[in-house]
Parts: sequence; structure tokens; C-alpha cells
Amino acid sequence: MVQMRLLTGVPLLGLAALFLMAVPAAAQDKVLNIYNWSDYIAEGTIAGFEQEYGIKVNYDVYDSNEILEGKLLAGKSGYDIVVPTASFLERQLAAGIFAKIDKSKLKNYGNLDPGIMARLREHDPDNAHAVPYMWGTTGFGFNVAKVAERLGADAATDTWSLIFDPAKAAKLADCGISMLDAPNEVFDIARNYLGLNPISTETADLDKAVALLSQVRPHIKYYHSSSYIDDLANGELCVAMGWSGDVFQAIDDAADGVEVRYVIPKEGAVIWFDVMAIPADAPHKDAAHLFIDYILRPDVVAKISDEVFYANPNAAATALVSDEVKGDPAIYPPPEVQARLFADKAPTGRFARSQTRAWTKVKTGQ
Ligand code: N2P
Repeated sequence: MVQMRLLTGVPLLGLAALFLMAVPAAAQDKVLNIYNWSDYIAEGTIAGFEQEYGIKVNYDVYDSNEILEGKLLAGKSGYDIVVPTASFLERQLAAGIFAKIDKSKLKNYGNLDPGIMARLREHDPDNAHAVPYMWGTTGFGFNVAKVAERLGADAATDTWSLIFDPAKAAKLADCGISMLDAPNEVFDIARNYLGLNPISTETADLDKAVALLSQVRPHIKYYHSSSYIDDLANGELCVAMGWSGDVFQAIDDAADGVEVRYVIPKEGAVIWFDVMAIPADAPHKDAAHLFIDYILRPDVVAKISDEVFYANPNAAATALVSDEVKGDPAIYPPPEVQARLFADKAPTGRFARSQTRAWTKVKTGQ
């Protein structure tokens, strides 16, 4: 029927041309290409979507905003859904690489927490290009016994000095300190530790952060943004700068006799929001909207939070999230903890390039 109407409506097109257009159009929505962070979805989330909609999902993962950004800026990534951090999406919007979200296709959109949507408008005016997925903080995880052995049972563990004070880092180096390979956040945290504006774009402040990070570099086992989950769990690291839920996954997976804790340090930590967005050249935009609406279902997203230990932005889902997760002040921080959190911002232009170079210098020591 549809093809008949098309035939009469477009008399100039030959039958073959119509089929070439119509067949891929029908087939196209049977596939969805998702590019998401590693360790960031529940066991049955994708299978549940595939079953319900008859759409095959290709699911790839990354552990760095910079890697995602590189692919998006190169264009033709083939992805239909990507999950940048909102601060990164903000600078990527200028490149015109995202499609607008068609909210009329999202019947569950009203479940989103209005307070979080207001915060996101600072990155994405009118919430036009992004729907929040999960949010969390950047603090650190530590091995309780190993840190106590080296610093003393009474040593304070609620402070970034475990990583940034060279005397302490030297004592902890043998049991392993890791840092995220997430330059923007690491520099924000270093500037904040030094009492500077965490999102300063002053070269002098960047130089001070580089000096701090370079001083402790000899004590750092590695810079990586996902290996620390297993290594903390197995007792192969004793302090790991990391993302809240990932450290909680390590706590959950910890081997017998390994006790790991997550800390939002007293000096402060980054709060960030990861958002679902559709690349402007995404081949399957209808399927992408179906998937976003599926994630907006309270039961679907509550399961993800329960498994990956990140807070979700869905107000209607909170009642369904386990008490263990929603009752943990380091996952759903109450106001007094939120007061210690600061938002990140991805720099642009010349300063962004200086910061990228500075990071290479920190990591290589040159
Ligand atoms: C998931 C990490 C996502 C947090 N493993 C980074 N924004």
C-alpha cells in the first residue's frame, strides 16, 4: 500500500529506483549501532531491547571522551547513539556533529529529573541534543588494608594527598597507584587540590598542575581509565583515581580478603553527566530514538544503576533502584556531599591544545 502511494506520488522515479530507496529504508531500522563507555550497562539491557523491537544492536565500548571525540570529529562513525560527558558534548556542539533529539518520539521523556535537565541546559541549550544516561563523580578507590599498612591505621584516607603528596605517594607506590587517562578531569582535580579554579584556562595554573602531577609521576603505576576496576578488585592496586560506579564495581567484585572503599575527598571531586546523543550522520535515527525511550523506562534504567552503581537521572526510577545503591551517599550524594562537587568544563581552542600537550608531558615525563 505504501509503495503504491509512493508510486503515484512520484511518477518520475522508476520502479527500480523506488525499490532501492524503499528496501534499505525498511532494513535500516532493524539495526542500531551503539558506542558507549565500558562497564556501563546491565546484563540484559541490550538483549531486552533487541527482543522487544526486533532490532539487532551492535555494541562497542570506549573508556575515554577523547577517543569518542576523535571518532565523531572524523565523521561517518556509523554510530547511532554515543554517550559523551555533557562538558565534552558542549564543545562538540560547535562542530555541528549531533542531530536534534525529536522529543515527540520519546513518550517517557517526562520521567527525567527537572533539576538535572536544568543543569544540562548549561551545556546543551534547550536540552536539544542530549538525553542524560547516568551521572557520577571522580574520586578514588583504595585498598583499606594496604594503605593502613603503609601510612598507619589512623592515617586520613579522605584526601587527595594520598595521590598528590609525594611523601605519601612514595610510600604507596609499591602497592600501586593509578590515575585516570582523562586529562581534563585530572587537570581539574589537580588545580582544585592546589586551591586554584578547577576549570581555569590560565597557562600559569596549568603549569602549576603539571608541576604537581610531574612530581608524583615516578610513583604512578599507570594511567588508564578502565583496568583499575579489576586491579583494585584483585588487590593489585592500592589507590586508583576513578569514576564512582567503576570503583563500586571493584568493591562488588573484590576477591576474598580485599576490602576496597570509594572516597569523595574532602578537597572536592568532579561531578559529571554522561548523555545519549545521536550523531548528525547516524544511519538509524528512528531506532536510536526507540532505544533512548527504552532507557527512559524506569524499570530498564533502574536495573542499569543497580548493576553499574551509577546514579541515573530518571526521577520515576529512584523508587525501583535498590536501597544499597540509592542509599549510598557516594552514589546518590545528599546536599552536604554535593557541596564538595564541582562541574568540569572541556576547554576549547588554543588552551585545549596546550592542555593536551601538557598531558603528554605529564605521562611521558618529558
Ligand atoms: C563507565 C565510566 C563512565 C564514567 N565505566 C565517565 N564519565
